[in-house]
Amino acid sequence: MGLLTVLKKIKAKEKEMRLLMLGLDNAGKTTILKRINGEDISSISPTLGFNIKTLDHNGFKLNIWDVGGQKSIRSYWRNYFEQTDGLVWVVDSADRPDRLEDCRRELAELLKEERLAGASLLIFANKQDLPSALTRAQIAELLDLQSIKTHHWHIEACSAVTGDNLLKGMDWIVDDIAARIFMLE
Ligand code: G3D
Ligand code: MG
Repeated sequence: MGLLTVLKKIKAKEKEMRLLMLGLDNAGKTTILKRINGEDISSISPTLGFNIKTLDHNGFKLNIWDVGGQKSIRSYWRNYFEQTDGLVWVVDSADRPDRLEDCRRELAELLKEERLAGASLLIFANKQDLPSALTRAQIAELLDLQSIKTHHWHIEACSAVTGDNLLKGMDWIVDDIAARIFMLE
């Protein structure tokens, strides 16, 4: 039995998954994480380093890493890639066109990363409560999601403020990861 198989079996037994939340600064990553963890979202400061939260979801133990997305610190993202089962890419659906273009480019770069090759990809088109928010279809088009052939991906329109569709998105990524890594015997 290979080392990787052994490691996967240990993980499967513990039903543990490691998720990495990334996206541009101000997309709503920290707010989403607090919201799904049932915490107060009334005061959230920009994330300079990272937050890590462990929570239970459908019997799985999720270790979720929320890493700051400011341009000056994006080069540190790579320090968090190892052992990532799922990537949650958060988008501010009401962001400016030039920022959405940055967002598309940063995501495309990430998906070239060898250490993220096996990760399931959930895109949260966040801030749907804002009147100026683009729709799920518009975000999918701007990010050119159809061209992604290297990863299992799924896009969910959501709002961290209302909580809409956050659990639906988390269900998708947890199911996708479970099917991929835990079902092997
Ligand atoms: P980040 O962790 O991706 O950098 P934050 O983003 O979670 O810090 O959120 C950045 C700002 O966006 C915060 O506002 C937060 O309240 C707001 N925000 C996050 N999600 C939503 C959402 O779904 N809808 C709306 N309307 N706002 C959201 P402030 O004003 O504190 O900077
Ligand atoms: Mg943050």
